[in-house]
Amino acid sequence: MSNDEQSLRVSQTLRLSPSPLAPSAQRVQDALHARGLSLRVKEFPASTRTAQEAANAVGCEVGQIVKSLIFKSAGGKAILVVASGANRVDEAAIAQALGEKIGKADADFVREQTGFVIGGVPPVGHLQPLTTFVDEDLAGYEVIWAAAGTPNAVFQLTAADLIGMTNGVVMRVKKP
Ligand code: 5CA
Repeated sequence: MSNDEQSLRVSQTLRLSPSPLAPSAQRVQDALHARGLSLRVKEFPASTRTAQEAANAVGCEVGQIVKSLIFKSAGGKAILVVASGANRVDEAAIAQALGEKIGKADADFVREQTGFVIGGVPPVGHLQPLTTFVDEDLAGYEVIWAAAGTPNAVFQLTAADLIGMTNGVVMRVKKP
């Protein structure tokens, strides 16, 4: 093969294979594939750490961003609430649905329980399955976006995808 042919082949290969995802984002991508979902994790040069930053990066409404919030139950279990970025979560409503008091989780608890850092906690791919509550308002959007393991990675999905992959209880989670 000539040098020209060789460099053509290299450039074609580079063009065909997208750059690899960060390991934590790849874990989320693998979890999606393992569930038979053809959803694609996307990394952004800009931060997607907060719901507003994610909305800016994606170019959608903040309400379309899925916040993945971890709470700690009185019994020490991690509880996942996936909520619209437009809503504040009513902890009392979650506690009532759970039948147990809940409190905020600290950063270490979030990492230990999910395997991900705050700002990148995804709705799936955790170290173990988590009891999950899903914000009913997310069903009001045709598409939504959730964190995918890092503060730069998200994926697009539907509320039906989210409910299916988390096996979550759909309820009103927003503060009145
Ligand atoms: N990637 C974005 C959008 S997909 C994201 O993860 N947003 S989030 O809202 O789900 O994650 C940030 C949340 O983590 C905050 O709403 C807050 O509830 C929680 N959080 C932020 N800082 C801390 C902290 N120091 N300790 C505990 N929880 C925190």
